Amino acid sequence: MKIEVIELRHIRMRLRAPFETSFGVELDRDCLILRVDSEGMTGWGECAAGSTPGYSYETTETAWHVLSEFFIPTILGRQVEEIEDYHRRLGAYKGHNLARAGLEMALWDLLAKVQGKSLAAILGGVVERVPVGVSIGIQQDHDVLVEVVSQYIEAGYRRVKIKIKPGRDVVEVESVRKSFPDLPLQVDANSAYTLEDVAVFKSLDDKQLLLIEQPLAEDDLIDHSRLQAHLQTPICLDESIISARHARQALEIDACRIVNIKSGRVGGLLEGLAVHDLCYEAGVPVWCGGMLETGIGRAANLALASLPGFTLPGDISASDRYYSEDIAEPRFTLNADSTIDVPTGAGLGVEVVSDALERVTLRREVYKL
Ligand code: NPQ
Ligand code: MG
Repeated sequence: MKIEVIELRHIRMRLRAPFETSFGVELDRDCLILRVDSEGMTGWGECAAGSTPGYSYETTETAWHVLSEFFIPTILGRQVEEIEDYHRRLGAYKGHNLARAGLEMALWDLLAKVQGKSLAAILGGVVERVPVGVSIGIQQDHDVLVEVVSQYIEAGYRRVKIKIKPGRDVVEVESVRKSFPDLPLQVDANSAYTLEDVAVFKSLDDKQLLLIEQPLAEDDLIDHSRLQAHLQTPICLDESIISARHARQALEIDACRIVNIKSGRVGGLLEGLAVHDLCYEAGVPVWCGGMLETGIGRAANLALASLPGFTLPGDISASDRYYSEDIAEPRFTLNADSTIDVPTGAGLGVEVVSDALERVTLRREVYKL
């Protein structure tokens, strides 16, 4: 497949409600959308970098820079027959996993469409629907939090994750636990703590949490291993796992007992598969993380989460959890058993709606030879 045209867009989608984490509050979701054209076929990708370096050091601006100056030129006008070709072309370029993964997603969509197969089928998916949960941001106070949790339970979500940060942790978990004694519940600190906060995690350790996600710094596997030694509750790493190698090393030193897989964070679906395979062999449960994706990235998450090692519910909510209007169709809805159907159409299995995409576009650039 000769890559003829690549289109890059910076889009901004209004969130239905502000989303607060330990790294800040987001009212809008900024991200990049990529379109790759080849021999009459089109592939779509989404780069999860946001407006600020809060979750990761990457932003829409850094991703735009490395994509337009370095990543896009390595494949434009050239043949790409398989995903490995793309990674070989990027050669020695370091880092910028979210940018790398966004372009890779468009190539997966394109190459899967050429084969007439769904992305799930190509990745090795084994189920038609995947269990999902909801991720709830930090709320005004614990009463509001309990109210918001009950609304999502009412909407059909059977697993809840709440965001925590120093000073907004133990009371929050206790309040939710008191109201919902049997709710599958987990917390995500987005790296807001240090080992000096071990007492906080000891207080959370008897709250029947499924897991504690990314309590400490992203570049600190060692202290996660130290913290895990104090706890019964499994630590799950998100930000720290940027490759299959990091996953292997984290497991070797017992820095975590569960892994959150986000294709963006590990530089693409190919590396996400490698993390999955490694954990599957080791008997370590994985689940699919979320980055407030549009319908494009959400479709890719559902395909990935259909692999056999994804035994915990993913942060893959229905489209209406985050957005009133999406840029792709069909919208994803929650089934009564807290699952979402894995798309079956060729490629990602979604159609981008041009008017909707145009309405949210802030900047657009077309690259061709
Ligand atoms: C997490 N996601 O698991 C992430 C964090 C996150 C669903 O909890 C803009 C860019 C907004 C990146 C919000 C969920 C974001 C973002 C949250 C990442 O840690
Ligand atoms: Mg997380």
